[in-house]
Amino acid sequence: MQPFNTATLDYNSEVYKDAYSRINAIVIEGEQQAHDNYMDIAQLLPQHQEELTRLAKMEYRHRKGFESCGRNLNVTPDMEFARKFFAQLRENFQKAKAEGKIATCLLIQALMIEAFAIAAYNIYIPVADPFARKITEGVVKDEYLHLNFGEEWLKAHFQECKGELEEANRQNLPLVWQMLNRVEEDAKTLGMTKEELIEDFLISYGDALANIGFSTREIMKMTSQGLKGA
Ligand code: PL3
Ligand code: FE2
Ligand code: FE2
Repeated sequence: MQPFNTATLDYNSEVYKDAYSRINAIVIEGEQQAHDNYMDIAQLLPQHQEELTRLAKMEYRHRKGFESCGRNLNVTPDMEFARKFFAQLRENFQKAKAEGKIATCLLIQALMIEAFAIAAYNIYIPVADPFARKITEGVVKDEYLHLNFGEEWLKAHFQECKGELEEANRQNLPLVWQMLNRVEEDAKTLGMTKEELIEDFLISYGDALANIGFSTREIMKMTSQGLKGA
């Protein structure tokens, strides 16, 4: 059951717009970083350069789409807030890239961030204003392709990557829960609950881990990492 339905949301109220200035910024920044991350991964995986460049271009279009959602509501995104929101995860990605840890980079971007985006966008669609709903519906379809790219590569290299993936999960999943805590209040103002976000995230992320080759028992262990704090 949802605490709000669209009839109780006032997209033009100051309360809604204030929360939107942060959530919209997070999504814009997230899409920009996704673009940058796929360009970085393309350097690590030159044989997939063409496809990764295509994914990066989609992320750039997503950014433009969400910028228009903010403009449509007359909201100025709080980009400084958004940069801080992603700082730690970005740092971990940069470090992994510098060390040539492809599996860690893919886990952070193609699995975690995409699963987070898929959860957020799917839950946002039914409570979004009509303009943003159309944009978000188009975006979320692409995000499944991005998650799939990560899954396919990691599945093909599962044996040699397994340990690195477990370690990367241990280091980064607690950050996802912290990020969720930081958006909880604003997400609620937009009609989205933390419980549904967690549930949807775990479904996408857990499915991805299963497709890659982890057992149910391993997935249970991995996904509970740091969840107590959420
Ligand atoms: C990857 O393609 C995109 C990465 C974006 C990350 C988004 C995280 C979103 C968390 C905020 C929850 C509210 C979403 C509302 C949607 C407009
Ligand atoms: Fe995207
Ligand atoms: Fe994406």
